Amino acid sequence: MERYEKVEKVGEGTYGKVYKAKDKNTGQFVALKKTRLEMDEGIPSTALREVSLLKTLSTSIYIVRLLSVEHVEKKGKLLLYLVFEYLDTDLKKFIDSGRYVINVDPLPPKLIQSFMYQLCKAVAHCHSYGVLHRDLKPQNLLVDKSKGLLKVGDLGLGRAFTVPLKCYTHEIVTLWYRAPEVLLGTFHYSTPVDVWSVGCIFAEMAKRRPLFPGSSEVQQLLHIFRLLGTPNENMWPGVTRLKDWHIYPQWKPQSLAHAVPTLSPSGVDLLAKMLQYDPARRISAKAALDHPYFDDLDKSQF
Ligand code: PVB
Repeated sequence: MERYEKVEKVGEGTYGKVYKAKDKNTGQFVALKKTRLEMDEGIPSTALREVSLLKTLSTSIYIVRLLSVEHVEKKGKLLLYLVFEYLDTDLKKFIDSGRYVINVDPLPPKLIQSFMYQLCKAVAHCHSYGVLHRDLKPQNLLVDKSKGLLKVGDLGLGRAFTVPLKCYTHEIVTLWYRAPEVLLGTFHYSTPVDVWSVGCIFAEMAKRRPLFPGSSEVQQLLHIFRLLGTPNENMWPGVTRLKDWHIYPQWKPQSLAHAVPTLSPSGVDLLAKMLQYDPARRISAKAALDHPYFDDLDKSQF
């Protein structure tokens, strides 16, 4: 770790502190993620497996590149440092920036389209390796402002270390991007959970505010139901047999175009397909790349 010179603390992620540092050998900036693992003896083999998977996946330009993994013993405690390429902001900060008291201006539509394409590429890449992200949100999407690049960070750690209810800093983990099947306690969930999150992020870029800002699991479901209608067996076969299903108020589906008025009709169509209740009918990340919404995107840049 002597190779790296800490510059400043970037912030606190779900799994630990992130520092901006300079690699003395190359002069490049890197991001050091210090992971405090809750355990007594060494690093669990599942975590190591996940880190090696991360190394494989981060060969994609849409995934933040993991440069190396260093374990350091400090005062008898084993610390894990993940060394990543450094990006200059996250999507949350990017969406919030240039917004004064109230600024409902969407991000430029071409930028939303480009970010969505890169995000779908990243998620499709993970899914093709059988990896779920499970915690996609603007805060763990990193942005290279000068190049207009968006990359997924924090990949797969959700599975290696299990998603905590709270970060180690006691900040509450956000529910805003959580798929309804997860909120309803489904036992087997899969890749559609990430596509739901992508849909929520899509709407948030256009609205510059979260689509479903729930403050508890029940409130989160009610936000979803109020916009998309209370699900039933026709919309989503099997929904009433899920573990946490209850009787809810009956809402009718509202217009998505009205909820996200700055999106183009093809954007609204793609969003609707990402926010399908039935996970089996939700569009896949790979299919989303072929949606007409991306027809007029200059893909040569990717
Ligand atoms: N932020 C890997 N990584 C990063 N993780 C976070 C990064 C980063 N780069 C590589 N970069 C920045 C730099 C500056 C700012 C922000 Cl938000 C992110 C700024 O202040 O505008 N993680 C942060 C959390 C620590 C808050 C964002 O998720 C380690 C993936």
